[in-house]
Amino acid sequence: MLSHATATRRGFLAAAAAALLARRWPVGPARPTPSPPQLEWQRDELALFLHFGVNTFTDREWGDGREDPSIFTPAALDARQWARAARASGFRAMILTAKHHDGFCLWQTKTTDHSVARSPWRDGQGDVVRELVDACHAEGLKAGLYLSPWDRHEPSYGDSPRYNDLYCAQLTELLTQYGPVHEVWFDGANGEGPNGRRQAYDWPRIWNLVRQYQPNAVIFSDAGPDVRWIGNERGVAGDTNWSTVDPAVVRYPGADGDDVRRMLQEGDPHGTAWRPGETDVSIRPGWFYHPAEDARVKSADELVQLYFTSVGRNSKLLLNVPPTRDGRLHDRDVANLGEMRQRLTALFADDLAARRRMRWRATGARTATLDVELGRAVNVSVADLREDVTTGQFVASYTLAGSDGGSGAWRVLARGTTIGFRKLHRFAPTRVRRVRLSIDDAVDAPRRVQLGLYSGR
Ligand code: FUL
Repeated sequence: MLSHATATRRGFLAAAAAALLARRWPVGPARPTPSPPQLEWQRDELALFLHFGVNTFTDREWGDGREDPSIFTPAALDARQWARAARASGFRAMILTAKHHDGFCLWQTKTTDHSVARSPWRDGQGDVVRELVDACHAEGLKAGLYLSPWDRHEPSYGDSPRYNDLYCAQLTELLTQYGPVHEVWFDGANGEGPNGRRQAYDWPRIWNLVRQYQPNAVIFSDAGPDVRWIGNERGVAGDTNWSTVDPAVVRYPGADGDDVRRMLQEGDPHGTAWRPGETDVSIRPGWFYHPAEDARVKSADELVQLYFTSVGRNSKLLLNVPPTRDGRLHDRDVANLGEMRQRLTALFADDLAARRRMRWRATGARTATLDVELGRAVNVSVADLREDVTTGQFVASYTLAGSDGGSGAWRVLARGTTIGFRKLHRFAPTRVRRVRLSIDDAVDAPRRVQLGLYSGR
């Protein structure tokens, strides 16, 4: 139980903090909120990234565009196997590199002959994009596509208007011939073309095409507009992570600088655009499959950790699992994905706070507490916090404390800044009977936060 003196001091501190906040964050117009596609994108939590193409056969990460299409010979390509593994492990979408920086197109395009049409695979009739969308459909997954703007093969690259026309023609094929595409992924890499020239991409035109043909798709890039890159490829979102950003800071994909990096990682509490962060990372050291990395596949433990540092930090995890030269996901990768799913399922199977008495109370203009009476002493080591982001993101600082109901001492279990769609904490197992979540700071009157508590075993 909180002593009277502590409670009064707390009340005073909360009032003082609220007064300070009122100055820092004047109540303004309504906070930004997610569009229905952005909300659905985040609710999905997990998407599988598939880097596949000529690099798979040359054992490289970045092709130079001079690869002979005849090297593309997946002996047993089975997109259904990708989709089954994805679905069985709790993933809701798959995103394929339809074209990587080498310019080799995995679909039957009319824009270039540097494609699967010139490979012996399926007698030149094959179409990996088609097989991906069919497999997604069969397994109830969403399909997404990556189309590298940087193209090291295409001679028109660097002749900006001409290449923009070609790029838009490629994008149009992908957006109009394969049914619903739920995410379009624009990479920020912008290197030299085969002729040493730099390309000026026409981003407004490119994004408009997506809006025109796939209005329900989310557009990913460093600069959104719907979903932003999280700023690293290690699988770690900012511990502070606002889904709102100041769009003036990251103006185009590939922009760099300290401000840019901070905006990608943390967002901005004052931001005028809802642009949640997506965390992309590979299950292996490289993005493409390399036999030499078979022993370096991330373990189930590491994958669970990635879940905590991405999904558990108000982000979404886009986990890359690259198909092998056979065109299948490697058994080791599939096994580790399955084990990750088992662990997550076990971890979140029994919410000790479910159906327990909870009391949400506003304690100031921008502070509140949530008290949970567990009814019995239990060991907890994982907390799951959620804001109802349909009305925006509010919480800027919080403390989670627990008491075993005996001596009266409260122990801090976790502290944090932002919550957002979902915030996960792991801490040393602690015996508690009561738990209190204090919202110590928020950008406006905080909405009720949901709390789940788990033993962690
Ligand atoms: C980067 C690319 O250069 C890598 O090859 C990979 O596709 C990664 C997801 O994005 O910018």
